[in-house]
Amino acid sequence: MRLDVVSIFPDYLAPLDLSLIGKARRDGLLDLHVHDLRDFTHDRHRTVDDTPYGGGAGMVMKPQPWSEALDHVLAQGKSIDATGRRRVPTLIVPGPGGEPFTQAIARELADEPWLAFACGRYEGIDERVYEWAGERMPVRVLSLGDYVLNGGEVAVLAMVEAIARLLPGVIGNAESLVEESHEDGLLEYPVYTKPATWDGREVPEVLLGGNHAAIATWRHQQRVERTAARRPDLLPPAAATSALGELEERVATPADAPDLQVLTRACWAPEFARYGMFGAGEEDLDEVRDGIQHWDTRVWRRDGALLASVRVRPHPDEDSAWQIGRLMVAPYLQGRGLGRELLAYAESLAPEDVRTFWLNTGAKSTENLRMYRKAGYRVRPGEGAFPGTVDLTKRRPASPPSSSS
Ligand code: JD8
Repeated sequence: MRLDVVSIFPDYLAPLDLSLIGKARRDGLLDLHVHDLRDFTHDRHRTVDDTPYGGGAGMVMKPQPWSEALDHVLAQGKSIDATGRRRVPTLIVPGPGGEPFTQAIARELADEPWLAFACGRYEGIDERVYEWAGERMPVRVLSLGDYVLNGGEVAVLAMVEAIARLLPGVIGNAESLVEESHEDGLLEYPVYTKPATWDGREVPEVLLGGNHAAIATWRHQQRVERTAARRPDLLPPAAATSALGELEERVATPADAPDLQVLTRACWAPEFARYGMFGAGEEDLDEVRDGIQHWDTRVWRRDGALLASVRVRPHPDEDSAWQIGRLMVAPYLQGRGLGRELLAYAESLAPEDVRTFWLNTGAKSTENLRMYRKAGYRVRPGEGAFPGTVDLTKRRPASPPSSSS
């Protein structure tokens, strides 16, 4: 792969002489050329910037030096492509407003034979350069992330490393590319090395046992848990439903009371920590059993572990109303949309005559309130059924007329 980088700080790209990328260049796997934009100026001060039209702070990069620099890069294209046209690079212009750079884009660009990178500085490059370049080669404006850098060089360093390491032969053991974060939508699992005990801290037993199937299962579970905890946005919504669908659902019996008490206390702990209200978390086993008696309580388990629950019943004090309560998801599974799934499921259990759904939650339970509002619920004025809580209601959407009618 050929790479051309244009910058007013060519030394900024020196780190690409180091480590695996440096070795890949020496091994001829990567043909990297760095160009100084000032070499394409013609005045004594080698000027590349000027004041912005329309006023405002900072300076803007002049178009002429860029067109000459990119023309120089284009002129390096010796080979002719299948259509008889001179081969041109794909031009990557880093910018905070660009399309987010991702592992998927890195994989895409790793298949390209020739990439060029234009490193902007100051307030950016004159917009007409993007048009000019687009008339001569494919142009992609990519952003490294939602924060502001002073120029494009750091972004190019990261993008070149992310792309080049995917080229055959650059990473010694291509195997290690497979289970990396962002490769398959899951974050990486935790890693350990000798000694087995360090600072009184142990390596997880499963990793010492040599049972590769168990190690693989543990590692996958760690990846799911970490992704759910740190990057739930990476988990496709489908995963949420399928996650619920993966679990074994049952109507709760008194035998479920101990596990339900544990799950309840785990879910109410943040409420207690946040504003001292333990609510349902205070229930003793008899009260939990009583709840199972008087509500249609559903539980979801995987490998026997209770991971989610919700309970429903006709509202004892409101006509044609369906009361939904104790919507709970194991803390490590929260943030994956399971709560939304449980709520929709609880609503679907309501008999035909139900017109309104009722919920109750802590008046300061911001996340719960956000989810319920997103699901169409509205907070009722005044205090809710219990001190420090609010009641929320939602009109049951008119069910579409069944095809037979
Ligand atoms: C290129 C000039 C600085 C940006 C005024 C600060 C990428 N994720 C990213 N954050 N920032 C950049 C980036 C910043 C750049 C240039 C990339 C060229 N600047 C400008 C606009 C506000 N100054 C980036 N990729």
